[in-house]
Order: sequence, then structure tokens, then C-alpha cells
Amino acid sequence: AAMYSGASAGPPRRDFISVTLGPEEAIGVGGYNNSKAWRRRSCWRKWKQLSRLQRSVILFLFAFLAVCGVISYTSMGEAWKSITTKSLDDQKTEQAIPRLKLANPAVLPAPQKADANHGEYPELSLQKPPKLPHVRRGPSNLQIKAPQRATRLKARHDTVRAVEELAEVNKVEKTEKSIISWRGAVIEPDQITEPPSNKITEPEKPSSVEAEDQKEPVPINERQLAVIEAFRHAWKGYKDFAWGHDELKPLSKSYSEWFGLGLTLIDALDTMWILGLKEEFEEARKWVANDLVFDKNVDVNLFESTIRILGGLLSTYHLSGDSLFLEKAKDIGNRLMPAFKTPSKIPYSDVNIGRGTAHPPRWTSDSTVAEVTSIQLEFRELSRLTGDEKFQKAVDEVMKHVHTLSGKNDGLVPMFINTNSGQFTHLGVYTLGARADSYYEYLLKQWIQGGKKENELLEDYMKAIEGVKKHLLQRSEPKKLTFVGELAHGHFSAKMDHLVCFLPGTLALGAHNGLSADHMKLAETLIETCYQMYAQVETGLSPEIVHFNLHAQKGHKDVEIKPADRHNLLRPETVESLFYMYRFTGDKKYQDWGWEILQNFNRYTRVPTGGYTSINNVQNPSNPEPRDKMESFFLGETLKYMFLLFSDDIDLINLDKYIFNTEAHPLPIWVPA
Ligand code: DMJ
Repeated sequence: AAMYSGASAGPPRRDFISVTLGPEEAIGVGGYNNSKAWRRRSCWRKWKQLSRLQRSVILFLFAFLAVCGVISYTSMGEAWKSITTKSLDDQKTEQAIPRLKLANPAVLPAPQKADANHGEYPELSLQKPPKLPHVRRGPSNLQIKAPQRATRLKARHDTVRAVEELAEVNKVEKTEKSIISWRGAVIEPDQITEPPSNKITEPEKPSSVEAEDQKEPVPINERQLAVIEAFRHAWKGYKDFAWGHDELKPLSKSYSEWFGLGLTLIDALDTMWILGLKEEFEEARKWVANDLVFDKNVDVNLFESTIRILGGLLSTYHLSGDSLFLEKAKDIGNRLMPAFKTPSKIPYSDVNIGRGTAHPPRWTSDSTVAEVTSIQLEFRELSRLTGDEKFQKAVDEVMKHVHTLSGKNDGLVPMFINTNSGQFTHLGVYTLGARADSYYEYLLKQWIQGGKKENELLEDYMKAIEGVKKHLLQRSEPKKLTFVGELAHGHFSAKMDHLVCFLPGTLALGAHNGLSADHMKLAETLIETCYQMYAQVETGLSPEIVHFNLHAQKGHKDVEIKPADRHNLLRPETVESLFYMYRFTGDKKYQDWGWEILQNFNRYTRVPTGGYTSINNVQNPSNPEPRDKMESFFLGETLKYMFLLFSDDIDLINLDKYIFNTEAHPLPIWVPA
């Protein structure tokens, strides 16, 4: 090629040169533009010289190469895009992975709180991120091993694959969940729980109850057997005459409706589970599955339906692991939400669960303080389980608002709050009884439920107990019983509701959780008083309200009863406190006191044909005047606490892992002690 260089040979003949010259020579002779035009022409000629077949083959090759080029360009583009948007995708993947972890039923959900935590409860924003399934806390026999598959998902960081695999994992576990593991009276929390943290959207289930988690049942003792017998008798009446209705009327062998939602049946579900009444439980479960319908044009009381229905369904879900109960809990929880649509966000007392409307009672726009501040444990837990923060947001807002309100007296709250203004009304009256009681109980219990981080709850609780000591404690004559009276516009009244007898148990629970030892001392003196409210009465059953004598009078006991107050509704508060006191002290006298009470219920309130009845006159053993009504809390609370009181198994609803709502439905503590 060098010998025919254009530089030495002069202007070439195009045909000859077009065949023999290399590119170097062409550029050297005529410059780049000239040679390009020339090459185009010579190529065209060459093309024309090819046969049709040759041309077709070349064209086909070109077409094939073009297709390949397009394909490889597309995938290069993707690769490029993924490089340039790497940080964004990384974020997405990181978000997706924790979600997957949360969605793994091996760990209970840890929803939200993010917004609600700012400001009022700053500590909550420090809550830990969700844990990997394999780093769960708690005794090893309670830990459910994470499916290996779910762990692998994290390492792979392949979001699409991970989602598919997760669906498979969930499918398998869903099938497992539909089989209820019956553990009767030996209850262990079947999951390690976490405090709220990230928002999640996947519904969660408790971890499956595996064989290795099962313990040998602790034998049931005589007194517990007596409770089981009492429960069965009560249940027989309910089943025979009131099945699926709210309350049994044992004398008239009929029933009464309050909300028309099978209140007694729902309230009793977890009691049956704890007492080990498998057949009864299964039968009741069927009713819940087939007949419990919330889509009804009916007004329900927000507080009562929250503590009994929502609370009962949530605790039964936790104990049984049966998702039916969670589904029902979600349904009723959603239907109760319209109550919070008020100008002040303090909820109305009543909700129509079918229509989705809410309203205050006809005569006032006030709500009861205890009612609006004793629905928090349940709605907070519902948020944690569903990943939907709206439930918790609504109830936390109420607590934050009440925290800042004026009108308290050394931490003691009035009994009413206005749903328009958000202010306390009827100022100046303070009680630990009706309309205020469980406000105090839920301050402590929310603090425990949330892992003892929400300082304002603790602050309000501690202040309130100081307020009780300062304003409401007095001693009676002749026995010098310490009791909790009431304050009305500066005047002390020696009146105490039986409802106040929740207080010794709550104080003991606080002391057990690290609060002042003084609280335990006060609990010990107050439970003695509550016991005397039974022991000093002719039937050995407490009236609804007592008045204590402040001055010794010959022939008078400490406890006086007014004719209007001498009824007994089979209430649980004293037995509840006896249970806490026995758990924390081991002092058998508390069991003995409870045993006396059970015997007196059997003596004066048991109806031979089935069921127990409220009575009108605790002072008349020969005719206690049955009222013909068995309240749902007799099965939901009184008999449950009785059974637990007589048990020596601290793992039968371990108080470091569960917190009882005010209707005795145990809910998990988010970060167990
Ligand atoms: C129950 O519904 C609850 O214990 C509530 O806190 C008070 N009233 C009854 C039992 O007395």
C-alpha cells in the first residue's frame, strides 16, 4: 500500500485507487472531506456490483446487528439509571427490608407513634427501630425462631424477590395460625413485644405457639376448681337463657340487651382460655365467627365497648393466636373512631357503630373524665397490631390535652370534661370512685405498657397519688382503717365507692414497677379497708358505697351503709386488688380473704338454675333481694381475678409481660421487664 501513495503518484484514477488504497494514504492526499465523499461513491459502486443474494445477506446482518444494538442499549440504560439513582434506591430498599422484617409474624408489630411522640412524650421518639426476628429478647423458651427464609431476605437486598418470598412465608404461617394451640391454664406470652416505632402497614399476628414453648401445666388447686365450678354455673345460665345476648337475667331466665353485641360472651372469652375451659371457648368462638356483627344501627358507649369488647377481643387474640379475634377487634376499633370527631378531640360518650355517627348524652355536651382517659391501652395496642397509627394518635391526644389542663387539684381531676371547649367542668369535686377512677389506673398502666418511657404519664400518676394522700386519706373509727374519701368544694366526705378498691392493686403494681415503697405500704392498708367493706357487712359482701365513721360511737362499726347504697353488682375491684397483693407479697391472707368472698357470692348471689345475680341488700342475709341481672364483668373480671388469686403460678399471666386493662383483659407490655 505504501508504494501507491497518492503523494508521489499524482491524481489517481478513481477506480484503481478505490480498490487499493488504505485510509492513511487517502487522508494524506485529499484531506478528510474529499476522501469521505470519494469513499461513499466507491462503496455505492461496490454495493451495486454485489449479487442480490449477497446484498440480502448483508442487509439481514445489518438488521440483526441493529436489533442487538437496541436491546443492549436498553439494558445499559437501566444499568446506568440504577447507578445514577443508587442512593434513592438504597433508601427504598432499606425501607422495604424493615417492613419485611416487621411483617414477619415472628415478631409482634411495632407501629408508629412517630408524630404523636413529639413534644409531650419526647422519649418515645427515641424508641428503638424494629428488631430482626432473630434478636428477640426474653427467655429462650419463649423465643420463636425466625424462619431462615426471612433472614435471608435481608442479606439479599433484592426487594422484588423479597416481597415474593415474604408472601410465601406469610402464606405458610397463615395456615399455621389458623390452627389454635390450646394451652389452657398455662399461659405464656407467646410473643416478645416491641414498643411502637416505625409505621407499618402489614397486619401482624402473634408468633406461632410452638411445641417447645409449651410447659407442663401447673396442677389446679381446690380453690381454683371452685372458681371453675362457679364459672361453669354462671356460663350454664348464660348459655341456656341468654346465649348471644348482652346479659343474663338468671331469675327470669331471660336476658337484657345493652348494645346487642353478646357482651357477656365476649367479656368471658379470655377467662375461659385462662381457666382452661376448652369446649366452652370453642363454642363461643363459633358464635364470634358466625354471629358477631358490628354493622348494626346501634348506639354504644365508647368506654364500655372499648374496655369490654375491643379489650376482650385483643386479649383473646393474644392468648389464642387466632386471627379471627384481631379481625373483629379491627372492625369494632374502626367503628368507634367517629367518637373522636369533636371540636376539642375529647371524644363523645356514644357512637352509632352502624351509621358512623357519634354524640354526647342528650342532656349535656360533657364526657366523663374516666371514660375518655381509660380507652388508651386498647387503642394503642390496636395501632401496634395493625400498623395504623390513627387509633393511638386519637387517644394519645386526649392524654396530652388532659395533662396540660387546669382545674386539677394536686393531680386530682374533676369528673367531667366538655367535648366542645376541652375544659374540665363541674370543678371542685374530687373522687377516686365513679367517673374518675380508671383515669388514675390508666396513667400507670399506659406508662408500663409503653415500656416506662412516657414520663408525663408517670408524672401525672405520681402527682395524683400525692394528691390522694394530701386530700382524700382519712382513718375511720373504731378500727382506724385508712380509706379514700371525696372532696367537694373544700369539704371532705367520708364516702368511698367500692370502685375505689382498684387502688390498692394499682399502687402495688406501681411499687412492683419501681415506684415508691410508700405506695406498697398504702396498698397494704387500703386492701385491709376494702376487705373490711365485706367483712363488716351481714352477708360478707360489700355494698356499692360505704361511709366511714370518723368518730367512735358505741355499737358502731367503721362502715355505715345508706339504704340507697346497699346493693352489690358482683363487682371485681377488691378481688382484683387481692390478686395483685398476693402476687407481690405471697401473703396467704389475701387468698383467704378472696376465698371468703367467693363463698359469700355462692351463698347469696348464686341462682340454682344457672347464673349469679346482683343483689339489692347486702345487709339482709335472709333476703338479699336479687336484682335478676348478671353483669358481664362477673365473668370477665371477678371470676378471672379469683382464679388468678388462688394460683401460685406467677407465669399464669405474668405481670412483667402483661398489663390488665380495666376490664381484666390482659394485653402485652411492649417491652417486657
Ligand atoms: C368494669 O366495667 C370495669 O372494671 C370498670 O373499670 C369499672 N366498672 C366495672 C366493674 O366494676
